[in-house]
Amino acid sequence: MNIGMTCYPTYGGSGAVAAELGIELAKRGHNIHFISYRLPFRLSRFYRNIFFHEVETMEYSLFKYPPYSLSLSAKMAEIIESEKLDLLHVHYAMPHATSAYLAKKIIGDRIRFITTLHGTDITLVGNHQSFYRITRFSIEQSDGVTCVSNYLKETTQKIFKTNKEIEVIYNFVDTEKYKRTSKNRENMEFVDSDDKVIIHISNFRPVKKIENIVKVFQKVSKEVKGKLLLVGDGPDICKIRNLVSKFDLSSSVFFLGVQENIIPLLNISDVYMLPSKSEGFGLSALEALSCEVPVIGTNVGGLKEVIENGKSGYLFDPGDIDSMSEAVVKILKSKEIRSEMGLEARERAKFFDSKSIVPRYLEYYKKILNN
Ligand code: GMT
Repeated sequence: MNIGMTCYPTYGGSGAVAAELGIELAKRGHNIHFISYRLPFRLSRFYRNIFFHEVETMEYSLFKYPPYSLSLSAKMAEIIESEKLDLLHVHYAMPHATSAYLAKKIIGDRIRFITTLHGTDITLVGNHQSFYRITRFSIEQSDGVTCVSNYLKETTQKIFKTNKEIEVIYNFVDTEKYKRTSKNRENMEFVDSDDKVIIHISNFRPVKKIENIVKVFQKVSKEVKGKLLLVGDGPDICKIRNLVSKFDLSSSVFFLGVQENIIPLLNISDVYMLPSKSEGFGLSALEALSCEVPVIGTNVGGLKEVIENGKSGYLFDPGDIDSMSEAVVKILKSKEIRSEMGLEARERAKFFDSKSIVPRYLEYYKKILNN
């Protein structure tokens, strides 16, 4: 198949899913055409049948804001025709589903498009009153809609009061790539051999509640010698840096910025923390599980479908700093608990292996094309 794929190319779960899906589909012989304003992260090396079509926005003195969604529609329409696309698959509802709808109309309805919902496109952006109707419209006009957890399906149907059929296809991980290979810390000079390592990876949005990781670490570091690795960048970074300074933790908290390859970092980690207020799924937690890293998270949204509380990790109410700290200390202090939970984590990750999940997308594509 020739498949068009649109996502946000920036550091975020939906872009990661789109890129990994593109890689998996390309491996299976399909031609994947990414259409976005920048090459999505995780695609920086060359893949034979993955193509990138850049959306350029037009600057004009009348425009206060260059109309990206329209440029995207125009590019989608162009690529559907020039590359003879069989299908367009867009990730994150706004504005991608709306742009796809318009592209479809431009070329006289001769394409079908599938929208995958990821989380904040429903719970934050789509739910905002300024976007509510257009998000609902674009979801309903999609030829197919998938979402990444049962929680997100129910939430979408509830928020948008829609009976639109939504297929749940969980996010996936390549467990052959995401695995614990070497525990060698030699090239990570900032981590001592007797340090325990807590890690968090995200786009530093308020919904991630990273301040609570720092609060937990402050308590934990009174009992266990360790380091906190904060990977990624985003709007909350200044606030978090200030909190780390205020707590006098600068010598044990490292801001690693955006990292293309997180596997070596997960490989030296003992606990992954994701204390979010809401999560459509929690892809970064799944990638941690696959590298045998237990997760301390919150009992919200799709995370409850990923982590088995008490086995591959522990889930607590958002903001329950004391319980989270106790659980982290418990894992870090006991080699047995740490390794037992690591093995449980790996087992859990196998349930979401790309080998079983990616074919579900292909089946769904066929279903929508044959409708
Ligand atoms: O978490 C973010 O802010 C990024 C966001 C995105 O769309 O890029 O992530 C969402 O999609 C991921 C991939 O499906 C999910 O694993 C995340 O749970 C979801 N984030 C939220 O719902 C907060």
